[in-house]
Amino acid sequence: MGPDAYRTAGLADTLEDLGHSVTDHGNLKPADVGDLASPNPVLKNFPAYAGWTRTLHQKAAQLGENPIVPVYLGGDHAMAAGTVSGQARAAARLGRPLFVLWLDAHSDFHTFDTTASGNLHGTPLAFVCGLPGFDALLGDPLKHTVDPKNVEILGVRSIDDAERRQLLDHGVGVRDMRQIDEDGIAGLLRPFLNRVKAANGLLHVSLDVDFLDPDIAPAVGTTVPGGTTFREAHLVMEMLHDSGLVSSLDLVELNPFLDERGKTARLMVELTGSLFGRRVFDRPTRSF
Ligand code: HAR
Ligand code: MN
Ligand code: MN
Ligand code: MN
Repeated sequence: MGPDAYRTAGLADTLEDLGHSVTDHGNLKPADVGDLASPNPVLKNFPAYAGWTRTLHQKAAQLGENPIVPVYLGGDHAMAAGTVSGQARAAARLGRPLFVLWLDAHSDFHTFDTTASGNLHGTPLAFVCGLPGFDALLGDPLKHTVDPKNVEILGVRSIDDAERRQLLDHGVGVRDMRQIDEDGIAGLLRPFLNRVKAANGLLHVSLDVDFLDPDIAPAVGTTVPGGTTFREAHLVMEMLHDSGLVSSLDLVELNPFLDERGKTARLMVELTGSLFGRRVFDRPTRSF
């Protein structure tokens, strides 16, 4: 339902009004993985995770080599296992490092061994960073991983103990809500964008609805209070646009059943508009 909610909220028109040409690739189908055995009985819907990851990995690996900006509409954040790993494969073929900006209340850095809930949306970032135990997902070990030091998690306010250890061990950049409160979101984002630019990197942005405060974005199953404000979120998108660095985007975790008259879907579309160049008034572009 997520992708259709974005279509209804006018995502394509919003981008076309900004001068972009848009191709809707329609809804994809998960690959058939038969009765693939689950690596851990606690995992929920493991075969579906593997099927979607395989489909999305191939699709993103193809799209990522073209001079376009794919926007992947979800759907559960588990889908980022496929989109980000595919973009990483494409980036490797282009000879450029892939950086990931993970905008989320959660760090999604569990392995199949450390997740207690078995909710697979808690695992995709660990998979794409090459943590162990994920081989059954693609059927082969992941060849092109994302360097965890090239990942920045912004807006986080819920991290499990096992995730915290793994994030520290692997040197992932973690900017929590307290840091945003103290330093301002622009001041946190700017050094990361400078790093991407200096490395001639590509940048994948994974935007989880719960990055936003639940008051402005209620349509998500895992709300956490104390999220980013309307302006903080738009400012991130505006800076991303000015940077010219974004090469792919996920919009994930929208559950239209939980929405209030489509307001979350509309906000996500407006944020995407800001990322693709919408501005209130022209001004000399400030270097980020
Ligand atoms: N860390 C918790 C778990 O693994 C919650 C994960 C929730 N993740 C998302 N996506 N909703 O960010 O169960
Ligand atoms: Mn989910
Ligand atoms: Mn998430
Ligand atoms: Mn989340």
